[in-house]
Amino acid sequence: MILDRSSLDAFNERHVAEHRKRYEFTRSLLPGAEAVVEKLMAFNVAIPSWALGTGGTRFGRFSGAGEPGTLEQKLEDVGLLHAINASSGAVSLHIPWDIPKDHAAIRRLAADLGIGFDAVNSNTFQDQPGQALSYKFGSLQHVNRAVRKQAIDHNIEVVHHGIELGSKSLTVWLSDGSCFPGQLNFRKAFGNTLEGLQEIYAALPDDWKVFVEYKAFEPNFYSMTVGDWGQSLLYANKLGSKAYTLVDLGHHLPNANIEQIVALLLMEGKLGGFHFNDSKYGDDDLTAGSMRPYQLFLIFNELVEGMDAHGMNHATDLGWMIDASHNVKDPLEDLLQSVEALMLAYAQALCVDRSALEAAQAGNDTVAAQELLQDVFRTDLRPLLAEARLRAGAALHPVKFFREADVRGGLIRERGLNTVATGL
Ligand code: RM4
Ligand code: MN
Ligand code: MN
Repeated sequence: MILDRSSLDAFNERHVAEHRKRYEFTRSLLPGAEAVVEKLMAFNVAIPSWALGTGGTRFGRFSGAGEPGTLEQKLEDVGLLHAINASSGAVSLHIPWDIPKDHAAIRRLAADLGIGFDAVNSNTFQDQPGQALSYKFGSLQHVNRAVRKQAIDHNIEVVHHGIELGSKSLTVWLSDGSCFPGQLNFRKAFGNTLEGLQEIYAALPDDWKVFVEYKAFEPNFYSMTVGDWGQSLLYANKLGSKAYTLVDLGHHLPNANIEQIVALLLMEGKLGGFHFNDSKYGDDDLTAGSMRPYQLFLIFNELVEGMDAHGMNHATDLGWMIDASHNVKDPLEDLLQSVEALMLAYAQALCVDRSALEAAQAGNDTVAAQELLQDVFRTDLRPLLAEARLRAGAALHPVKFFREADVRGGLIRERGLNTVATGL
């Protein structure tokens, strides 16, 4: 389904007068507003192909309707999101959930929709039908070299798919670990995993990156072989300059100070990118910014500060991706909300008065530092986001437009009620 431009233009016409008032007011509060709008226009967040359908929990899955049943339809959904918000210009594929049969055709379709390919993801946390050896006791860490080899070959195959599509990075998330004390020799598990990652690394093109994603627990509950940012950083440092740590916001122990982790990884030049989502308890994969918007702002505050200190390009030098799952929401509405929350946190971080904050820190003025951050956080910057979208030809209010234009209804008419997307 391709978005009907005239309905989008008509929607914006209806809302533009109200928007102008709000934008002018916001601009009067913030001398840097224009620069923020330009930065927002350059900023994009990649959509995970596995989150375009309804997710589930181990207790059940309640199918939505009009879900994308093919890779082509998944790309169309991302194209729709990007047409609506002008900030979702890439997709992150998960192999083998999304194996492209005709790479050139998939590439052409993506180009027609104005989207590119962000990191490709491998999957050695599930057994696939017909697979020779099982990952029940791990993949790269496995005690049996043949299982490790199978996982290595899979990752290399994923890289090859990525090369064909124009992707530039591989994300490796391993579910490897152990469920009970004594099950695993930690040192050997680390060594095997490192060796496997080294073989995968050797197959990476020179202009590629590999992101080593960590996770504190689940599906293993006693130990995870890439369990935290320290372990991920160890692997990344040992692998070399193309290897980085990937931070998934849902992969920490409760109350972890993620913004500090981000600051230190940036300092080390080893932060590769993000899987954004929000959580209340664990890897809940909820809409970004839905539970702890202040934390999200604090993370972006460190990102802007640290990236600027390293002369990095905000839009292109890190992998900005979402990793989410939706049990009760329309997946596309959820993703529109997530992108909006990320853009807002980024805008807020851009508006922090850096020199005033530095002065407060230098003077040990805790109160002033808090006031500075919270003042920005409590200023409504949504008109800046709307302005960026308006200038890019996208919708002033994404979710409202999605509903008014009955995008889901159109997808259901095209695909039917019962299609099921591959993914989580
Ligand atoms: C994991 C992890 C990975 C993602 C899978 C589907 O918890 O977050 O990034 O590939 O879920
Ligand atoms: Mn993830
Ligand atoms: Mn996760």
